[in-house]
Amino acid sequence: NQSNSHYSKDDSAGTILGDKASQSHLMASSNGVEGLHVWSSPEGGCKIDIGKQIFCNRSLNMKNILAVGFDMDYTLAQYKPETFESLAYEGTIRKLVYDLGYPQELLEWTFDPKYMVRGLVLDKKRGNILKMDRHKYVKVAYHGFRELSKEDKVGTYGNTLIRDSFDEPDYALIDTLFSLAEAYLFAQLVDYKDNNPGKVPEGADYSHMYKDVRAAVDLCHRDGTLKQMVAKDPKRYINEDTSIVPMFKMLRDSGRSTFLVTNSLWDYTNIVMNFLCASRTLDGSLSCNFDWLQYFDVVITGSAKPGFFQEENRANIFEVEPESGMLLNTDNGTPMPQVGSTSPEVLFKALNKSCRVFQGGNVAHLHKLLSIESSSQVLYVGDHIYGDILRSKKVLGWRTMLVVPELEREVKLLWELRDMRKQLRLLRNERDLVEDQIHHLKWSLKFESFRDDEKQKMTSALGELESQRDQARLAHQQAQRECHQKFHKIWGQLMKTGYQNSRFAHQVERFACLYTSQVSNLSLYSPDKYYRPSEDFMPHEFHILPL
Ligand code: U5P
Repeated sequence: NQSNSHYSKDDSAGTILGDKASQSHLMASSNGVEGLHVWSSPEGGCKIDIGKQIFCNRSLNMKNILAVGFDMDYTLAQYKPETFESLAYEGTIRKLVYDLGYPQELLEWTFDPKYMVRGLVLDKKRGNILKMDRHKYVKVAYHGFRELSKEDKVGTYGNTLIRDSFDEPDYALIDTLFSLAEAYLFAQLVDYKDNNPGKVPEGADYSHMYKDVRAAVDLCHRDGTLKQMVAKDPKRYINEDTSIVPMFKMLRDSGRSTFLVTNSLWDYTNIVMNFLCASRTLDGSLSCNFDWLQYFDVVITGSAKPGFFQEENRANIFEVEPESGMLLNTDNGTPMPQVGSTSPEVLFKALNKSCRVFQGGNVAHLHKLLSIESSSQVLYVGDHIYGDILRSKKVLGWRTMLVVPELEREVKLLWELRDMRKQLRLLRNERDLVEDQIHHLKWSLKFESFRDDEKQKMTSALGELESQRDQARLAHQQAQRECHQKFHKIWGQLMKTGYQNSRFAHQVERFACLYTSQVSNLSLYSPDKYYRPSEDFMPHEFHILPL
């Protein structure tokens, strides 16, 4: 049970509290969140399970935040990849076969939801899948499911000039969990084309196949293939999360406005939000109503993010009548006076009148509806760096929190593997030390004068050091591979590529003021919390830390 892990909060490395100590100090969090993720420590202060902490890149004082907004899909609603993404995968294959002329045998293919991870980059032209560090140095590269040799990898991606790109249109970023199925299918098609060149549709090179897959996945999201199935049985596709409602209550009790901005349309949004927020009857079945609207001031559906974040985007905004789903014209968000018998009061007879639901529009409409004067008063929580976070922070100046569900496992593994990682660092230091010694010895032999017997001794010492270095290199490489595979057998740690931050981690660092594994972790902290980042260190400071 994750909630019983006993990590302390005040240290980034994570101190484990003894079972007895922590259990005797367990306390329910004051907001009544189910499952105990917060407890007092014997030393005083509050401890939060490290997998549930909110991490801070940039100072954020919640006292200055007047409105908290949420994305829905993969932020509030965590889909189960093994069912939801499998559905997208199967629907996509059917479209490839029946609409785009791919061979029937694709219908036999299966999806491994664990194979692909976020942060990868697809090289559409070459059929490669890449993992890179923050300098865009490609560290892991596969062609389909075949690993590229080091020579091929360096030959193709080693040139630093190429490193400036890795963006659309030649590359595709796997930066949402929605993209895992299409990345997997792309790798399968690359393999298939290589082994069966005559079988893919004529003229379909790797880029063309990627385009087909992307279009087919997108169609599955739009033509009801996915949404009808989710609507029939949300529990099969979405994780239940009983801590979401207490979080909304906490925010609203603290006087904050709350809003939802989602690209999903009203009918689907209503189904998903109702599933997440609805009270359950004793037998566990859902009572279906619009009660969830009480947790929001404004709901914007069909928002067409990221365009929504641009004020100059002139998208029309319609008011949605929740019960019928009918769209009503508005004058920039203000309802138009109605002619005839239908008064505005009747039109806005949603069960909870305090929340208004819209479709479309742009951020200026939203600010007006919420009476927001400065964009720095808004905190937006999303899961998609490009769709939710980058534009809202960079262009608009909203404060941002990124939800990274993978983080919970990653930080727990970091903690469990701390001895192994320490050993790895020692091996790396040892290798570097021997390399430095070799350099100094070679330098002396070349530029200083010694007696012959001294020279002989030094030369044999050099030989010994060189074999020591080879052993150290090998030991380090083996330990590094072992550690890498503990996180993911192919791609390793989400936030690291070798010893450097991964490109994904770099984006998180730049664009998310806060990041955490689940949206409801917000309720483990005071709504007036002052989030502060840890101190920055340059490499030259590490050896002289003031500890
Ligand atoms: N979606 C697409 N195409 C995709 C991936 C996702 O249309 O390739 C849809 C999802 O089905 C969902 C919406 O309705 O985008 C995500 O919206 P948001 O809640 O993350 O804003």
